[in-house]
Parts: sequence; structure tokens; C-alpha cells
Amino acid sequence: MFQKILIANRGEIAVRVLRACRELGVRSVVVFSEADRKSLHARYADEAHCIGPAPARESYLDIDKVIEAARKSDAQAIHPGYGFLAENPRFAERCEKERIRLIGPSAHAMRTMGSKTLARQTVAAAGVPVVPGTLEPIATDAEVARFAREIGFPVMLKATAGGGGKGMRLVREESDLASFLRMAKSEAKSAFGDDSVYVEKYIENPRHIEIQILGDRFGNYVHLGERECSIQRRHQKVIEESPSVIVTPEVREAMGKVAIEAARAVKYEGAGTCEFLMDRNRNYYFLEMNTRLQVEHPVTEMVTGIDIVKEQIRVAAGEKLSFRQEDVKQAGHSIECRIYAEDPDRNFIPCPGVITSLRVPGGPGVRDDSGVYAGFEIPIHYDPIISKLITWGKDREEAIARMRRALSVYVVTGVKTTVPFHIRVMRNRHFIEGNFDTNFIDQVFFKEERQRPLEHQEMALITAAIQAYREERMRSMTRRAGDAEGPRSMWKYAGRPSGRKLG
Ligand code: MV4
Repeated sequence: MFQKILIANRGEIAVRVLRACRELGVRSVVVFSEADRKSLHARYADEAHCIGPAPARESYLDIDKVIEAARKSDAQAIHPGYGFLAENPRFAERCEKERIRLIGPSAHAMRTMGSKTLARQTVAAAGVPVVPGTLEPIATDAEVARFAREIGFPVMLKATAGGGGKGMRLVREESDLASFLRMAKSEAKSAFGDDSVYVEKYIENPRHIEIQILGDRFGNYVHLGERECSIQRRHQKVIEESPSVIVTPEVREAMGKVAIEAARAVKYEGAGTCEFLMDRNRNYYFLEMNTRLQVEHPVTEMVTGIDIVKEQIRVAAGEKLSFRQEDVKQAGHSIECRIYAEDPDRNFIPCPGVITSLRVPGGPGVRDDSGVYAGFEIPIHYDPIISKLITWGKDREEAIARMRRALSVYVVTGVKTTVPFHIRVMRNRHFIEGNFDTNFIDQVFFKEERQRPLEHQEMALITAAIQAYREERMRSMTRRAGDAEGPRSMWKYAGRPSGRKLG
């Protein structure tokens, strides 16, 4: 096992990896930017090195500075977390050159999966079902038109270097093809510096289902079942769960097998995720493979009992996987809500700032993977995530009930958060029924919410009337009683339906 690991990340994921290091008895080093001098990850680590100014380009994304910090601190391995350098094949090569073990797959695996067309070719050759379409980037307008006609409209144009919905265009009819192709190419060029695109059949109202895999360097592979990630907003996942309500044991086993074949095709080492689109008939199609630890890994940990981060570290240190496929059992249900410093009432604009007070929920089946504390200032320079709130229950109903309970007592002051948004989703009948797809938040949920402002206004009026009544009653009570303590704080009455005094 390693003696010392450097964590090349920040926030909640750096803290998550630090916890794994502690449990393994491995010393930890972190890097931090000038904006993160007082961050939780820098406090939590055994050792911390400042690697530059706030902009990520000059700190967390600067390969030379990260390597230098690893050298100075004598770290034998680097955990990249997610984002930043996590899927950068040049970083993987540099680590190899410096004889520092990267806790992740090879540069080759990253490069293959980083190109969507190369990934499609590679996994299709391994027998994995991919979304019907071209396996190569397409050079000319005429060729795009020919393939689109062959596949049949609607089609999707996607950037070869893409991911996350950038450089992606839905084309419903042939007359839009030329102009949409130009848009897709220019978006791809500016986002990835590569304007090549390819064509896929459009899957209507799909669900996004992904399979977690783990591999070691001896060619052993296991899958840890699926995560349902269809609850997204503008291609950002906001709620994830495991298992998925639509995945049957048979489909799970089949998807797990093909995910392992995809991993084997690139000699994958460590933790990785195969993303699939699933249509209404439960046909599934490989979309892409993420060659990193993912934000939503905790829901899998909660239902399998496997610590994915510790397992990642062990296989990177050259150990064999500590269990076999038949040892993996999913028990109960887990849900994750991503709590962001964003204002849901103002189109989710980021709300960086100082967290003036913080109260984190606990109790049975509740886990809060946080990167902040009361008094911390969320910097404007990075993703404004506050924490991931994860619940576990014996079934989906209990996991939802616990999530509602936890969200309702989650207090963050000083910044706006997405907690109220999550409370509304947890009450939405479609969500409760498990009846949703990737269009749910943007097309179904917000439409329904917009139709309810009158309801909210009426509720506000009724609440104001009750409050006025209680205040008047209080005034007359304190006048009569001549209470020696003086008038009591109003909230003691206002919050409790029974009007019972506790203090
Ligand atoms: C698709 C698709 C339908 N058909 N590809 C969006 C992000 C990128 N990772 C892939 N995406 C999609 N690709 C075909 N052929 C629908 C989406 C999609 C989506 C996928 C996953 C999660 C949320 C989504 C929201 C809108 C569209």
C-alpha cells in the first residue's frame, strides 16, 4: 500500500478521498489555490501545498505545479477526483514518466474513451450495443445528409470530442440539416478545438442509466449495478439513485456484462462508468464511458456496501480486487441530491459567498458529503457545490421519506441553495412514481411548477392571516398575564401547530 497520496482536487471530493486515506492509514497531501487557503480539504489533510492563484488554469489544472507538489511531498500516488485533470491523458502520461502512480486508468483508456467515435468503434467491436449511427467522424455535408437519410430522422449530430451536451444538435427534418450541422461544428470547434462531428439515431425520451465497474491490473472485473441519472437540468445531473426502478435483474446482469466488456476492451484499471441510454422498451445503447470516479458514486456505495474510493486506491497499489461478482449484492435503495449554492428562483444562477450558518441533517440512513463549513466562503472560481446529500432506505419509498426529512432540516444561510428545489422534486408525483426520463426537469417539472403560482400566492395569504391572528392573540395574552419574562419569541408559537410551548 502507498504511504502517501496527493489529492489533486478540492471541495467535497477531495474530502471524500481524504476520508478513504485515513481509513487505509495512508498519509494525505492536498494542493490548494489562493482562493482555497481556508478550504475544508486543506484543513482536513495531513499536509497542504498552495499551488497558485484562484483560476483553475493556474492551479488545479496546471500539471507542472501538481507534479512539483507531489515531488516535494514524496507522494507515491495522485488521486485526481473528478473534473480538473481526472480524464486528461497527458496528465496520465506525465505521471507515468515521473513514476508517480495515477489512481485511475491508463492514458490509452482515457484517450480511447475521450473520443466518442473511437469509443464507439472500440466497444462495438467488443460486442457492446451502441446507439445506431456512424462509427467515424463525417467529413462533408453531403455525407452527413446521406447517413442521416440512411439512419432515418430524427438524428443527432454530436461532437467527436464532445460530452456533456456541447456541440450536440437534434435534427428532426432534413431541411434543418445544413444549418444545424454548421452550428454543431462551430460549437464543437470553440468548446473542444475540434470541429468533427458524427451522426446518431435520436432516441426519444430516453433514460440515462449508467453502470459502475471496477477493474484490477490482473484482468479481474466486477460491476456494481446501475445508477439512474435521468434527473438532469441542462445536461447537469441533479438527482441520482440506485437501483433504477426500470432495471430488472435480467437487464442489470446483461448491462453489467457489456459494461465489463467495454472496460476490458481498453484494459481498464480502477473505477469507471459506462453510460447508456435506455428507451421505453428497455433497449439500452452505450453512450460513453467516464474514466474517473463520479460525483454520484455514493448511491452505489450505499446499496452495495463497497467503498469505491478505497477499492480504487487498493487496485492502483497493485492489489487484486478484494471480492468477486457473486459477492456483489444490492440492498435497499439510495438517492443523492446535489446541493448547490445556486438560486432556483433566478434560473439557478450561482450564488457564491460566505456561509454564515450551517446545520447538516443526520439520523438513520443519511449521509452528507460536504466540502464546506460555517464561515467558509464559496469561491466564484469553481463549481458552486455545497454538498451531496445521500439517503438510504430499505426501499425507494423510505429513501425518499428520509430525503424529504433531511432536506427539511438542512439549513444554509448566507447563500441561496437548491434545497427548496429538491424538496419540490421529492414531492412531485411523477418522481414518486418513478415515472420520468431525461426531459423530466426541463420539460415536465418546471411546466407543472409554473402552473402553480396562484396556489403559492393563496398559501402566502393564508399564512399571513394566521400569523396576524397569532400576533394579536400574543399581544393580548402578554398584556393580561403581565409575564415577568416579557413577551416570548414569536417563533415558538408560530412553528408549532399545537401552539404548545416547549421552553
Ligand atoms: C442522445 C439523446 C438521444 N439520442 N443521443 C445529452 C448529453 C450527452 N451525454 C448525450 N445526451 C443525449 N444524447 C441520442 N442518440 C439524448 C441525450 C440527452 C440526455 C442524455 C442523458 C441525460 C440527459 C439528457 C438530456 C437531454 C438529452
